[in-house]
Amino acid sequence: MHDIPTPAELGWSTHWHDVFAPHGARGLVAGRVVRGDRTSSLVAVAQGVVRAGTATRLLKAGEGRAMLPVVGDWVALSVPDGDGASLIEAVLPRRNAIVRGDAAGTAEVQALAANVDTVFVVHPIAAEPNLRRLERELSVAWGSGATPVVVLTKSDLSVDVEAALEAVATVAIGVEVVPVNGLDGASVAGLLGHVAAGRTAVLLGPSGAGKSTLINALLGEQRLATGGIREGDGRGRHTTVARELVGIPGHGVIIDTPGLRAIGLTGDEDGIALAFPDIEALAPSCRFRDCRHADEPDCAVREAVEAGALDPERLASWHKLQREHQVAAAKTDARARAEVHRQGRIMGRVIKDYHKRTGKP
Ligand SMILES: Nc1nc2c(ncn2[C@@H]2O[C@H](COP(=O)(O)OP(=O)(O)OP(=O)(O)O)[C@@H](O)[C@H]2O)c(=O)[nH]1
Ligand SMILES: [Mg+2]
Ligand SMILES: [Zn+2]
Repeated sequence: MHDIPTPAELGWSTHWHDVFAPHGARGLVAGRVVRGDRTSSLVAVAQGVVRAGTATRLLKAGEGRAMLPVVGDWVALSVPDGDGASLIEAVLPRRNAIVRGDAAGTAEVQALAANVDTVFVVHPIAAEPNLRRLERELSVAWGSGATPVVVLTKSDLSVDVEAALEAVATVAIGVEVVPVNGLDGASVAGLLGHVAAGRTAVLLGPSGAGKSTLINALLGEQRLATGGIREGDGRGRHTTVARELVGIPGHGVIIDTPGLRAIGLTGDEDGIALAFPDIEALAPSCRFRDCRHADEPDCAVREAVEAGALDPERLASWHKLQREHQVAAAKTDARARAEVHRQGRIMGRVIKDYHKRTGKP
């Protein structure tokens, strides 16, 4: 087993101390989820790491999986004296979370990681950079309230790092872009500035991009499994299967994630505006204040495309993400309305019941 990071190294602070206090008064124990799957979590507490289930009450209340404990969450645990299982009784209110919607457009949302300061969006530069995917990931990252940083791996395999940097710079506006050789500790050390002690970073990006390799280089040891690349299409083999939080000695913590095929937008937060500051900057010059940059007259954004100042694919990408965001927002609203309706029905039953019992009208 590895050294257990101390609560301070895990990011424990006066904020969490205060939020946890009422749970502590009930005899619960504070911890941070360092690994989780559907049935149980590994939680780091002051004495070590314990496996814990989730209290049934939380599972029931967790309607929509976004509320259930995920890696990065601070939680309140009941730890029995005897043999029984530890249980997560409460998830402390998150400062933020990386939430993904379903790209297929259902209202299902899933938190990938909680209480995150930095999102490393990791892509290989060996292949042509996938700018549309980057725009999507940057929108999700900004939407979480964390700060994105683009990490371009495999600089050692790339013949033209400058060209890749230039291409990525057109979509990563106002975002730091760092090329690295993930196999070389010295090359990745510069990333530690984004993972100061007490801070949390998460790695997002396609399978095979080199996310786990990067963490191993930062640790200076082969702790996480890394995988080969499929011949033919150059994709990864989905080597990492669970999200896992790793402490970097003397620094903060990094969450490794399995490469996702697609990351959908949710309706909750609008990170699109932050990911597309070029379009945002043009919008005030459109004739209509609520211009959708579609078929309105005097649209400054479409004029920029016609003048060659804005890539038409970038505008198309913006439209696609906007639509996805709006569909998800409408579904979230529908679910919220259904919930109010359900509570109304329950309340009605309770009142009727009360009247029956008391004999009052
Ligand atoms: N040459 C070179 N190879 C790298 C670099 N980064 C990663 N690799 C290799 O790329 C392969 C995939 O790396 P992983 O770290 O497993 O990729 P991952 O992003 O964690 O992939 P998943 O866990 O499947 O999501 C491994 O064979 C690594 O050795 C790099 O900067 N240079
Ligand atoms: Mg991995
Ligand atoms: Zn417009």
